[in-house]
Order: sequence, then structure tokens, then C-alpha cells
Amino acid sequence: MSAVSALLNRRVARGCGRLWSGVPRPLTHIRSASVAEAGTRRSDEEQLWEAAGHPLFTRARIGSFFQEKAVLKNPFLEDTLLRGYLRRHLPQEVVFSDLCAFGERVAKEVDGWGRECEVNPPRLVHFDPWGRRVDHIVTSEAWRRMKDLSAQEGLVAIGYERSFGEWSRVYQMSKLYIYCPSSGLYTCPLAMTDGAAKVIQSIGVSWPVEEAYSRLTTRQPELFWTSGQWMTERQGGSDVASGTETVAVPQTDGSYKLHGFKWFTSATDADMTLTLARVQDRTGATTPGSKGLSLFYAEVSRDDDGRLRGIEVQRLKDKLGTRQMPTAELLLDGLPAHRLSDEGRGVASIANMLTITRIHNSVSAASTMRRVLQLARDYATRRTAFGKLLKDHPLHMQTLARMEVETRGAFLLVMDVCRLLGREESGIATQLDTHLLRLLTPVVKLYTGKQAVAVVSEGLESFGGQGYIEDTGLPGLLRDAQVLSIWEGTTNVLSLDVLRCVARSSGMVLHAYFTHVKSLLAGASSVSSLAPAVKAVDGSLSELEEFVQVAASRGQSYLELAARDLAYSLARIYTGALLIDHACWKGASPSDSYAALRWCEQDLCPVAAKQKRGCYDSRTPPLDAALVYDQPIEG
Ligand code: UCC
Repeated sequence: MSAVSALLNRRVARGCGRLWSGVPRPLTHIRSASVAEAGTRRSDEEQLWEAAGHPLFTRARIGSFFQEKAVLKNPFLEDTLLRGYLRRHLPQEVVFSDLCAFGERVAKEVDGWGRECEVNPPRLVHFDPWGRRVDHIVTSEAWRRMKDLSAQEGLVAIGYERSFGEWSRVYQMSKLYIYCPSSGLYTCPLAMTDGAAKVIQSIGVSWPVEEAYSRLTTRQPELFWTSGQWMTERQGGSDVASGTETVAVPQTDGSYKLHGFKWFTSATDADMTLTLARVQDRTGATTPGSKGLSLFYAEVSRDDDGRLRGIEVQRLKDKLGTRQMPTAELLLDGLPAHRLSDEGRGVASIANMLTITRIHNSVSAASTMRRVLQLARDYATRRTAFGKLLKDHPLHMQTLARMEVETRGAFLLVMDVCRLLGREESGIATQLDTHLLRLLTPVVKLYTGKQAVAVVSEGLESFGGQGYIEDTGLPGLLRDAQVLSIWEGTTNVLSLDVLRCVARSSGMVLHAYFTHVKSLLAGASSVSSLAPAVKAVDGSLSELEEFVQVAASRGQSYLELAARDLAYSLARIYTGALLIDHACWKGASPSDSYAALRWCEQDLCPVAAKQKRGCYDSRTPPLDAALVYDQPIEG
């Protein structure tokens, strides 16, 4: 019997361990037997262990198994739906090769920069070493690299070059869709930059914004500018009309100086901004409400002493997510500005920017869902549990398949809105297209924002505990998804925007909606495998029409209570029709049909079901309030 096995047998006899015959024994056992001697001399056990040829210091102490991490592969090549959609609508070799090369760069290089933006968040330096106020927002090298990359890759420019006519926006947004989850949130300044370019274009590219427009839309990094969108003040970001206190004081040369406090300005390292303010008359009075708001353009610049002109950065926001991006509170203290809109037309003039940033928001939502799925499905080919890979567990696959259905639906809805935007911008939009774009912009933003939080949360869970570990990069996806339903209009504010555009168009936006969904379904009428999905969408569309007829005779409060469910119904039915339409395309795969069928199994028209249950009747609000505050109802 060897010295080692004699020793082990002694330990077994003492009842302090199991027989380790033939298995390298962890050093912890040796240590525990020699606690009293630790740090003084090597114990008999240690000497015996060493004599048996086992090194004293070895990785065996923490075990030898390591879980393989999920690998990000080229997000363009990994996305069959994106490639199928483009093959169908924009089958240009130059687009495919650009997206493929960009996808490779995103996976190999840019994703690492995105991570660096997260771990090196911006910081604010208020004073220089000699006590002068400088208000420098210090950003990471990676964040600055994102700016150059954005120009080089034409992430804003593509939308304005319009090299692919009505499909230019689809091309641009496809690129952003590949980029977004690796961008370190650089897609936020790009959204506002795109929105500012759109506003300038709609107002007219002339002095004083001629240069700004060319810088916002350039591909040259050294010329490229980003823009802010400073709308939110202390009184809140939703009710802009009553929440805006900032005043614009006219100057003798026709320009203005702005004084106010902007409470939530994203990507505050921007080169310029669009913002709202109230023009003061000679007595210093302003007009309250929406009618008093005008749109202003201001450059962010520094004077000879290095001080920001007319701006003090009060502090950076401490946010749940989007930490990569500098979001600040700004005191506007005489910021030089130019009025871009007619007086009192501020909200209407900035609405174009809202449309663009809401579409970008939706692209971000769909792309984050796609990214978490790409990682989750890769992980499922590496991780073994209960004797087999995760991908071989049907319940796990069911969960990922449900996420896939949501993601496909979100993608097609987002791309359809981009298609409509492209048609409008290339001057070929029909009245129906214009109505659809107005109606679907708030719908896609509010619906995909909610989907993203749910799908990304589920995605994290599919990694088990690792999905909760910060430096996997996964928790950041969830934190950043949470903002998608908040900024650029919360779910309820956008639901009310849906009502507003229905009312302002005298129902024409809904008429366009019904017409278009019916035409999408008509194309699928002969495809028997899709019949259950077609039937579900068709039936839900009839229910929705009935709801609209009933609701039209009810008061405003009834409509407002129904607004969120109405918006969800519009999203689900339209998305169902898009999934069906895509599944009918000659290049479609069986998975496209399966996704359409699965999507259409859900309640596509919740507003009709809830209407039947009396959810919008006048007796409901007091019941809701009593439930929330857990109080008896008065009267
Ligand atoms: O949160 C923020 C931080 C910036 C972060 C940027 C992120 C970018 C995305 C990144 C992706 C990665 S900035 C602030 C966000 N705040 C909002 O989004 C505002 C939310 N509130 C609303 O949307 C409200 O509905 C308001 C402010 C638009 C309501 O204002 P009013 O004054 O009550 O509006 P009115 O009276 O209904 O409309 C005034 C005019 C009308 O035009 P006219 O007078 O010609 O009839 C409307 O038709 O504006 C027009 N209008 C619109 N037009 C109003 N809303 C729209 C719209 N959505 N589309 C077209």
C-alpha cells in the first residue's frame, strides 16, 4: 500500500472523507488537516501528497470545468429574416455586401467598443485645476470611435443620400438594426441627429442651418455633427405644452438668447441641438400652452476661455441603464439660438423629429430582441444540463421559439414603418401610405418597446444565473431595453397620440389601416397552410371595426380608457397580416409560415374582448382607483 493510500484510509476511518482512489484529491482536504500548522511548516499530509507527484499549487482547486460563453457571430449572416426581407424588397448586391461586411465588423470589433462604453461611462468635470468652470463631459475613447464609425458607415447619411429610392430608409435602418446592441447606445445620438436633419429638411435647408444639415448627413468623420433634442423640462417630458418654461429673448440682430432649465438632455456631448422655448414680447410676457412654443436651433460651442457659451451642465443623470451615454441637466443661461419655426409652431415643427426618433426607438427594440435571441440560441448549442444540450430540451426550444415569434413580428412591423417613411421621403407615398405612417409610428414605438423588455428579460433567463452576471454584458441589454418604453413618449402618451391622429384625420388613418390589412390578407387567401392565421386576423379585424363603430358614439373618457388596448390591437392585427404576407412570398421558408400561425394564436384584438367585459364603462375608473388605493368606493 502506498503512503498516500495509507493516509487516505486513515482519514476514511476517522469518518472525515470519502475514498478518493485514483482521483486527484483537492488540496482543501490537506489544508483542513493542518490548520494549526498553517504558515509554519508543511504538514505530513502535504509532504505525502507532493511525494505522490501531485503539485501543491494547482488549478484543480477550483475545478477544471468552465462554461463556454455565447459567441456573437456576424449579426447579418445570422439573421435569416432580415436577409429574406431584403432579398424580397431590396435585392441589391451592393447592399448585401455592405451589410455583410458591417456585420463582420460589428461582431469582431465594434461589439468590444460597445462594452468599453458601458464600463467606462461618461463623467462630468465641472472645473479645471485652477478653479475655472469648464463643464467638460469626458467620454470614453470607444464612444468617440463610434462617432467616426457612424459617419464612415453612413448610418445617418444613407437616409438622405437616397441611393436606393424608396428603400433607402429600409437599408439605413437595417444597418442600424445590426449595429444597435453593439453600439454602446450611440444609436441614441444618431436617432436625434437623423431627426434634426429631417426637421431641417422639412423646414428648408437654408441659413442658419445649411452647414448643420450638411454636417449631420455627411460621411466624413472630421465634419460629422450629432444633434441633441432638448425637450424635457422639470415639469415633465410628456406634457411639453405646459411643462416648458424656457424663454427666448429676442436680440437686435434677429437671433435669440435662451434661458431655462432642460431636465433630461440625452447625448449632451452633441454639437448642436433643436429645442423648444417661448418667445418673450417686449414686456417680457410669453404665451402659455402649445401655442406659445417655438422651435429653436442652437450650436454647442465654447468661448475663448473654454467655457460653454450660454450653458452650464448641472450634473449627469444617474440612470438605470443607457449609462454609456451622457444625459445631463442643463441650465440655459443666454444660449445663442435661432428660431426655425413660426412663432407658436414649435410642437408641430419638432413632430418630424419625434417621428424619426420613435422609429429609431423601434429599430432598437427589435434589434435588441434579435441580439438576445442570437446569443441565447448559440448558448443553447454549448450548455449541457440534465444530460443534454439546452437545444435538445423541447421546453427550452419552445421558450426560444416564442421569443422568435415576437422578434419576427417586431421586425416586420418596424421595417414596414421604415418602408412607409421611405415612400413618403421619395415623394411616391399615396394618401394611404401617409395615413398609415402617421398611425403606425406611435403604434410601433409603444408596442415594440414593451416587447423588447419582455423578450430581453426572457432571454437573460435562458442563460440561467449567468444572465444575471454583469460582465457577461447581458444585464446591460435589459437595463437599456427598459428605456425604450419610456423616452420619446411613454406607452400611455403614445396611445393617446393614436387617438389624436384618428380624431385629427377624421378617422382616415383607420380607414387606411383597414384597407391595407385587407389587401395583405387577400394575397394569402389561396394559401391553405395559412388559413387559420388568415381567419384569426380577418375575424379580429371585424371585431376591431365593430369596436370603432361603438366607440365612435361614446365620449372622450371612454376612448381614453380604451386607448392602450386599441393601440395593442392595431399592432397585433397589423403584425399578423405582415407575417402572413411575408410567409406567402415565393422565397419564404416553412418557418415563416409557422411564425405567422403562432403569432395569430394570441388574442389579436384585446380591445374588443375588454369592451365586452365593460372595461371602459364609466363605473370602471372609480373601481380601478379604489383597487389601486385599496379604499372603499364613496357614494
Ligand atoms: O425623452 C427625451 C430624451 C431624448 C432621448 C432621445 C432618444 C432617441 C431614441 C433612441 C433610440 C436608440 S426627449 C422628449 C421626449 N418627449 C416626447 O416624446 C413628448 C411626448 N409627448 C407627446 O408626444 C405629446 O403628444 C405632445 C408633446 C406632442 C403633445 O403636445 P401638444 O402641444 O398638446 O400637441 P397637439 O396640440 O396635439 O399638436 C400640436 C401640433 C399639431 O399640429 P397642427 O397644429 O398643425 O394641427 C399636431 O398635429 O403638433 C402636431 N403633432 C404631431 N404631428 C403632435 N404630435 C404629432 C406627431 N406625433 N406626429 C405628427
